[in-house]
Amino acid sequence: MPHRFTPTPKDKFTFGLWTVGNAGRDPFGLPTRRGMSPAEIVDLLGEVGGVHGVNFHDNDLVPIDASASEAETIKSDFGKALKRTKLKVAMATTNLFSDPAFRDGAFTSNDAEVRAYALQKTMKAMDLGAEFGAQVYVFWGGREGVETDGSKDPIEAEQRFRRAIDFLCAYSIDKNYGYRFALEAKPNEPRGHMYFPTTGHYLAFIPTLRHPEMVGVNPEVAHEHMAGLNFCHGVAQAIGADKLFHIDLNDQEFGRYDQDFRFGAANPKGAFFLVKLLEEAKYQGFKHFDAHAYRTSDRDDVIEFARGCMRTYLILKDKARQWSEDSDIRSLLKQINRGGKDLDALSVRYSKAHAETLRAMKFDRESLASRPLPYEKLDQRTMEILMGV
Ligand code: GLT
Ligand code: MN
Ligand code: MN
Repeated sequence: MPHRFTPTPKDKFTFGLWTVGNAGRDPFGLPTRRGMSPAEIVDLLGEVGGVHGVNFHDNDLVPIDASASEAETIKSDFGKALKRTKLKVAMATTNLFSDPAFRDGAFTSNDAEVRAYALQKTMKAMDLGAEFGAQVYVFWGGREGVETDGSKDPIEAEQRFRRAIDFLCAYSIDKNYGYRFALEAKPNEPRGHMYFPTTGHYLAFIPTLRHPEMVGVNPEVAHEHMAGLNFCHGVAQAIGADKLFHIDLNDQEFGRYDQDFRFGAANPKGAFFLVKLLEEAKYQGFKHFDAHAYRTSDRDDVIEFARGCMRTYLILKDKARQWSEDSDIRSLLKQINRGGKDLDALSVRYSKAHAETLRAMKFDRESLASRPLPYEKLDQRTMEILMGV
């Protein structure tokens, strides 16, 4: 039996080619690591051990200017590496942000020809993902936004984005790909302002689509933190709406640039409540570590980075179990949650009689306000469990 903090493919942990393959380039500095071919990245993940699968953008796998024969060679090498390592392809997506053609957006571009090219590129990328068995298709609108609002009508931009997703849902149905689309929000970077800045914005957008049942969200820890939000709450809302189709796990300090740190590296307490939420909700989807190693890391340290992401998740999963079994926590929860079956029955559904009963009830405000809520004690015990005391 594997050690409880040793991942297995059943944990459904995945990494993007662009995550462990990240060469350490930043806006101010050149790469610090050698670029790897897709097959080399898959082999590295094989060496990491316990990884379920790998994800890619079309151009992580096949460069945008590759010839047909180059594409065939790359795909065949990649396929062989997948066989060797028994890794699956879980998710695919389109790079609609690197090429200068997309400097002012893809689906929301002001140029009809750019919008058409973006659709064509996505259809071909969907074909590529399907060829390798990807089940989830992610949309991250890296360039869908503005620096100056004079440049685009935001209502028209949303409409263009909606038309594109409607078109591509129909394409997936037509080709029988069975994709589940997952929309990924981010408030800014690389654009000054990006459309659909938070997961909540996407949750409101999805019901306006032609095929809302095919479309969910792909929340990313770092992106919601950039917006100053409580990630756990956004994810809970997605779970409640049955829309958590995929998740990007990493970490991020508030108020900073897009850091994409190792999962749990910046805010372990937030990570704990997230893992607790995912485990208690029995989330069955892929858990993708959309992060990269520090720019200072070499190949060995990149492997440590990948192992660290998964190990932290599994440690926090164990902490969540400890938390729920802890006798102090249990008695505190009992004290905090005051049930009242007949009271709940009154408010669960409206009826004239229920309304009358509620209107006639007498509430003792002083006694309501004086009941103990020992949240300090609860939080301290939580921290001690986390700190291993
Ligand atoms: C890019 C971005 C990620 C997205 C990827 C999908 S690309 O690295 O920062 O958060 O998930 O396009
Ligand atoms: Mn990110
Ligand atoms: Mn992401």
